[in-house]
Amino acid sequence: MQLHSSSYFIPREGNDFSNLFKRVRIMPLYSFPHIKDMNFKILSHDKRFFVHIDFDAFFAQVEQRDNLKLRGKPVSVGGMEGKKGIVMTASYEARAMGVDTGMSVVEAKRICPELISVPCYGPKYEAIMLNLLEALKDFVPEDCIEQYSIDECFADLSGVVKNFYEATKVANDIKRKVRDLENLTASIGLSYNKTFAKLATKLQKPDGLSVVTQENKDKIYSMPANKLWGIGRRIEIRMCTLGIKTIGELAAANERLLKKEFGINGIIFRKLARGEDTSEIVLKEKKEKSLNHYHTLSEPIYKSEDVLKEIRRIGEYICRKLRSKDLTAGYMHLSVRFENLTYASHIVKLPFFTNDDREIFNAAVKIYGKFRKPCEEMKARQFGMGVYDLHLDTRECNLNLFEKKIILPYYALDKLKSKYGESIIRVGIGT
Ligand code: DCP
Ligand code: CA
Ligand code: CA
Repeated sequence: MQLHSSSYFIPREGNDFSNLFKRVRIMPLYSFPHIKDMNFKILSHDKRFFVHIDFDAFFAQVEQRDNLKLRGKPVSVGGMEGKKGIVMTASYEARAMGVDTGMSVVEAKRICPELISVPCYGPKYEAIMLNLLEALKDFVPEDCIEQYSIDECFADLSGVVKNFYEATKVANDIKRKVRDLENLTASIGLSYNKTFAKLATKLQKPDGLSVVTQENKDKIYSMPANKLWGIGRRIEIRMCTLGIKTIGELAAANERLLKKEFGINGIIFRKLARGEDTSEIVLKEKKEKSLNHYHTLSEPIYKSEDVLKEIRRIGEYICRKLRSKDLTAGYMHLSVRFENLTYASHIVKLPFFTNDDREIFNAAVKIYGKFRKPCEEMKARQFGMGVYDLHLDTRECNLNLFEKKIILPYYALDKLKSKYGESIIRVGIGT
């Protein structure tokens, strides 16, 4: 089994890793089951067994594990001592004092003065999840495992167990494995569909194992409807106006009414609430190690403005590619090939993990500054760029909590570009 190093230090500001505090994922990797995820061949949920695994107080538990001084204490992760920040999560000791995710650290300290606030360290948490995904391969084949978020995953046990008795045994074994492997606790939900497995996890936390079968699914019915995938604040409010507050009420609601109000999603919400989720394990694309793009010009160039334009174009292409795979890069490489087939090339560490056009362009310009320059007698024929040390992009949601810097809505811009073409919009990055 390939183990990923998930150890084990608290980064201090100013060291190489301080810029990684922002690398935290809060959004699921996949959105809620859509009509395309439903498997209409499955008419019955008999003999379907899914486990959902979710680490308890994840970042806080990891930091407590790695620092004896934090054990048994109220700890929050996400803000630096004496600095502004948001509580990303809190240890159960801190939760007992009222500290909650999303609170400012200042506010959290006010209600819990003994709170210890520590920075988060994304790659460490990512490695732990990768180890769990690897360990799950001892229980089910790889294509039966789905990472859902930084601390959650699913495993489809349907091929390896015959009934809930056997599935519960496997779920317990997985729990033990998590503890042995990482010395962490996770809560597990086991059910005959993914939605109920995910909801079951919430029934008993921390360190819980909850089983929801067709016979006892009413355990889920008293949960608020907004606990279901896809039901955010706005939909929740609209549901309330229809008199739907709980999952049970949603399950019993009139299908046509839901369709009228929410379209096809209304039908899906109702199906999910009734335990009629037939979605399967969603497989993530294999993680890329690097991305490269080379462009040979039909007309060689030498003027600085043309070169910068070309560098910018390739940089934008690479960034778009990174974003399409939800990745950020830690290193970048730039190369120029001259007419006489000689090369100039150099690699730099980026100031932080990024897929931001501006950062990549700035780094490329810096590299280019070190190169001998093309001239009229020796023009440049090919430009190449590569990015390495790729990690999941976790900044979309949280970076702006930590940085004053303006995050451009690149993902939205990419969508526009893929719909209307490259030239529909450009970000001004100073050329
Ligand atoms: N997280 C974040 N910002 C949020 C919510 C969560 O950065 N708004 C991070 C910190 C969490 C991790 O994601 O540790 C997992 O989120 P969960 O919602 O699963 O919360 P926890 O694992 O912290 O607690 P629980 O025991 O309730 O699952
Ligand atoms: Ca969790
Ligand atoms: Ca979670």
